[in-house]
Amino acid sequence: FSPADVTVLFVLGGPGAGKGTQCARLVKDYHFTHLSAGDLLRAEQDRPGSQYGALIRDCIKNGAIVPMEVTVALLENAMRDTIRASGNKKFLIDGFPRKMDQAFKFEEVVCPAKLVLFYDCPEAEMEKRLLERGKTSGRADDNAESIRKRFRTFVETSMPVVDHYEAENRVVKVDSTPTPDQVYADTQEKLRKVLGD
Ligand code: UP5
Ligand code: MG
Repeated sequence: FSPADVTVLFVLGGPGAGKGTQCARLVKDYHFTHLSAGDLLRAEQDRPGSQYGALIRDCIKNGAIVPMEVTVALLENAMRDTIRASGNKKFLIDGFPRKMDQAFKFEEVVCPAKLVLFYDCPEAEMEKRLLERGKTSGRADDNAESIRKRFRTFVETSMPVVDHYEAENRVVKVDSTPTPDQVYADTQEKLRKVLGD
């Protein structure tokens, strides 16, 4: 596909900030296709015959970042499949890029992001949400030890990506501490200002 006719928004934020929750709402109102890098990695991990299964499982449990080649390829394939199947070329890329090398690679080989939606939430609130979800989610990383590692990776490796885009004035920052409804209302208002619709 040609980068020129694709629209990409990166959706970033710490573990449990509410990226997936807000993306689900945005999909309904803005005709985006939602691609969660974490969901794509979990699907690849479980795909019989995948050569990356063990690597992905190990990274996710330890809150470490899977080598970018794997994630960029999964995202690119998912975008191509979506365009082929539905013609939709507007994407919310959720939970990616979370390391500078991924950001550069994606924008070089796929396309530049139109903007970055950043959900900002205090660690204590995110931890509470993830521990609560961990009671039923079955996610291998929704436990106290993995959560601690995810937070550290976020601060050390992923926040610099947000700061990089911030310095380029490409970030729309939303406080995701309030209720999902309030966060979504704030998201819509800020997007309206930036996108003009
Ligand atoms: N909830 C949501 N919003 C709420 C609100 N406003 N008030 C109260 N509760 C709220 O929400 C999390 C929980 O909080 C849910 O129970 C929800 O109901 C509640 P969710 O919307 O799922 O938050 P999200 O930010 O999507 O949290 P998630 O756990 O998915 O974030 P992570 O970024 O940690 O997970 P992800 O799946 O993106 O990545 C997992 C791992 O994959 C990474 O740690 C890494 O190992 C690997 N990965 C890579 O290596 N490379 C990548 O590019 C991407 C991932
Ligand atoms: Mg998520």
